[in-house]
Amino acid sequence: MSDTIFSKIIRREIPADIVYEDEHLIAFKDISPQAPVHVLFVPKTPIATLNELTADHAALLGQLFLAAAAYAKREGFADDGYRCVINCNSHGGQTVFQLHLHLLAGAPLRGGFA
Ligand code: D5M
Repeated sequence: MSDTIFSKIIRREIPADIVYEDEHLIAFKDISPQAPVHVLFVPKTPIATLNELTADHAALLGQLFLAAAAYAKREGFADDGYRCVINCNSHGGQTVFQLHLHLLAGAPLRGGFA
């Protein structure tokens, strides 16, 4: 996988508003928020898209969702609710080709797919 803007954030080569980090993943605020809360959870293992996932990544994916849910509880919006989205390739709207989970919250979110 070629280097991405998210790898540069992980290596602290460019700034980001980091809200969580552990040995497996990093989470930071989206630069172009689509909701009052918009945080990206990014595995440190570089995986370009969902299509590159293998069974070896199963634990990592679990850690990604667990970290997002823990953040929602910690920040106090878990009960009101939130949305987790992973975009894949062009029809999915993916623009950064390093797997990441969008966590959106802080207001009622519109339904639908677009
Ligand atoms: O989502 C890629 C997301 O990454 C998009 O919502 C903007 C965000 N982004 C891009 N550059 C940055 C930096 N430098 N900091 C924080 N957030 C950023 P996708 O699912 O690929 O469309």
